[in-house]
Amino acid sequence: MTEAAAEHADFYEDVARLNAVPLWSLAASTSPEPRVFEQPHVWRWSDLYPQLLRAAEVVEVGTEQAERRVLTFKNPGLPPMAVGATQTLVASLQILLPGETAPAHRHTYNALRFILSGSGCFTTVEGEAIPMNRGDLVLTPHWKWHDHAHDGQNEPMVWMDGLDFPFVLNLRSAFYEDYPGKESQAVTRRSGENVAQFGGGIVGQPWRRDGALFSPLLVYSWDAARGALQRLQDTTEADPWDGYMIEYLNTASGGHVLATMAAYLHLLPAGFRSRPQRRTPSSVFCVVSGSGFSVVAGQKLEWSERDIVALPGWSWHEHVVEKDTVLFRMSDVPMLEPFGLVREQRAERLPASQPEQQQVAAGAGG
Ligand code: 1HN
Repeated sequence: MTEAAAEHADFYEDVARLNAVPLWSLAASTSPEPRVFEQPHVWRWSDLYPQLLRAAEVVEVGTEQAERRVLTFKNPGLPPMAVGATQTLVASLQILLPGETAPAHRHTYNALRFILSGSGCFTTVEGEAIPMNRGDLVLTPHWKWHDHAHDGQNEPMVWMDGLDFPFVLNLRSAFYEDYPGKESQAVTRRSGENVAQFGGGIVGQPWRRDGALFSPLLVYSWDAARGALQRLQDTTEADPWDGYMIEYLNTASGGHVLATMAAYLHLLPAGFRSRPQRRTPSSVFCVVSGSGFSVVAGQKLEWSERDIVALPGWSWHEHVVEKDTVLFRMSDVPMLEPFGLVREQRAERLPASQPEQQQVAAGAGG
């Protein structure tokens, strides 16, 4: 080693020992575009449902074994200790059997549930037992007590949980509390009160509005959301990138449903092939009905009913379907918007700078 090289190595070692980093050695500091380590990924229902049934044999829910019987996803691009379908969003599958209760707790991370199968479950939020039916979206916002119970007879009930847990963990703001003394919170409101007061674009008791952080409406029915999509399809043309798309809205502010997460429903009509796009927010979608494939960052991902797909931020993606297909999608866009960090590119065709994606998309037919 020359004297200069030795001095160079010595300098880097000394600086590292002082817990400092020469900025010029950090590629991230001058990267012209976001560097995204998360990978496009599909979690398949056919793989995971059998494991949920096994989990039901392995652990009893509501005991010290398991507060919730949840399989939560880990993006293969994330570092060893991390969880999340993307770097900000948790997606999980939760199963509850007839007669079971998942006890009441609250946390500073927001949650949403999209119901996938079964019937007979209720989530109690704010003292109201909200029935969970297939295709419904149920919110349990920041710091609200919530517990789940299955009063039905036969089938297990399964839903997707979406949470901003990784984001809140990284902000060192994750607080959690068990409901004092009892398994379930007291039911103090009649069923349907929340929808009566905050649903359907009306506000029954304006003074009870909670402000802008989350929607006062806690449940969005499948029939309402699907009906809205249908009316769009009956009267308008599909957007070439997003198909027919609706956003579930905060009924008080008109903004996103939660401070950190937005929720959408897409209908991709039979034969649809989307144009390519990419956006800085990351999202996760769940296939409600239909099947197809996406090409994301040069990878082809095939999916069908109840599969869950991670779309990392700033990754070119396009979707192809044969028959009418409905996707529920959650996004971390509210985490980026306040800081002016949302960027979106929508292209007629893939830029020549994306040869891998071009190749896969061309070979993918459709
Ligand atoms: C959680 O509290 C629930 O309350 C579900 O049902 C999934 C995933 C990660 C962290 C907390 C629930 C969760 C979770």
